[in-house]
Amino acid sequence: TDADMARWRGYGLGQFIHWGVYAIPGGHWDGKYYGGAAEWIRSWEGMPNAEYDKLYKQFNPVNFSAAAWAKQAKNMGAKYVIITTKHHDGFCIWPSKYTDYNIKNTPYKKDILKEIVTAYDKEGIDVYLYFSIIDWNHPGYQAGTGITPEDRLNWSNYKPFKTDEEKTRYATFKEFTRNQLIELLTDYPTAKGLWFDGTWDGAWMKEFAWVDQLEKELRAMRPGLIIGSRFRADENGKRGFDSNGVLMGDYEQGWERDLPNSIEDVHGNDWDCVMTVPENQWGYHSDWRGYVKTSDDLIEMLVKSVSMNGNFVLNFGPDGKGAIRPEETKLAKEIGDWMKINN
Ligand code: FUL
Repeated sequence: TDADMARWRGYGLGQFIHWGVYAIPGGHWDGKYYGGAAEWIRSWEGMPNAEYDKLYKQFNPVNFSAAAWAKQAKNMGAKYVIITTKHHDGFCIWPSKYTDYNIKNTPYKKDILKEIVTAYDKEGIDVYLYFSIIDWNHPGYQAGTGITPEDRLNWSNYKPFKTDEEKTRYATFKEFTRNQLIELLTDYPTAKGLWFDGTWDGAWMKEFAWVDQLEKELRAMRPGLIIGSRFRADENGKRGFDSNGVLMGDYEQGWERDLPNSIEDVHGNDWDCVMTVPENQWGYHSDWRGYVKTSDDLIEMLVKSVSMNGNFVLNFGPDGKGAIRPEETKLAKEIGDWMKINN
């Protein structure tokens, strides 16, 4: 609704959190450094599925404090948080009824998502749920004949479905996705919106009528729900906009690690920019290489975003034990000091 979007427009600064079992290897496997994004390590050839499958059995974030995270976000001046409920690996930080690959079956056991939602609600910070359509764990994702669990790790392996068997397999995945989204909106009723990812998967892009219907269903369930444009594609497979160039979703999700050059580029749309501190790491990587942004860099991006009617969302990647790394804590503090004077 207009009131919800008016609230969204007033956020300015947000916090993104990428946290899952990939934080345990932290960009390293078998003694080797992995230079790609740490949250993608499952699709790295060097790490077999059988090994990745063991990680959640070790997930026990003894240093995790949702209250401390929320306090830090508040002091930084963040008005909303986007939290990865499920990234591409398929691991769920809430006790989903629809898969065993979830927090309940880790040594930690407790519902992390609930802890986070409660803590941020308490600080008055709006919660948005990141949800990946790509799911490397679900057998119905990548439903093509002959696709192995390893092939599932590569979204570009998609081939248009030819047989009914393939379509039926994919239908189980669609139903699973629908169930999980309904579950999230039901069990975390204060969450304000959904931030989608991984919709560039070939099969999903062809499901425009079904996705359209699902969007209607979610909106009917939760009036005022805010949905990012990445959820949908049009008939031609174009993500985020219909064939007339009209934005699908409440705001444009897609300025990823990038900013528009000028306000003309945003065509009057609402938009957000999500940004990493190092070059290409969202999840925890223990060895940042390359240029690491300073608080001056980030404040400049924040100011540019807000001046072009967008929100700026800074990413944090807590480690496998649940601590926010000192470099990120320092940046949050510096940005917060600036916000207190200039907000
Ligand atoms: C991308 C993902 O592949 C990254 O891992 C990250 O989650 C980023 C925000 O979106 O599409």
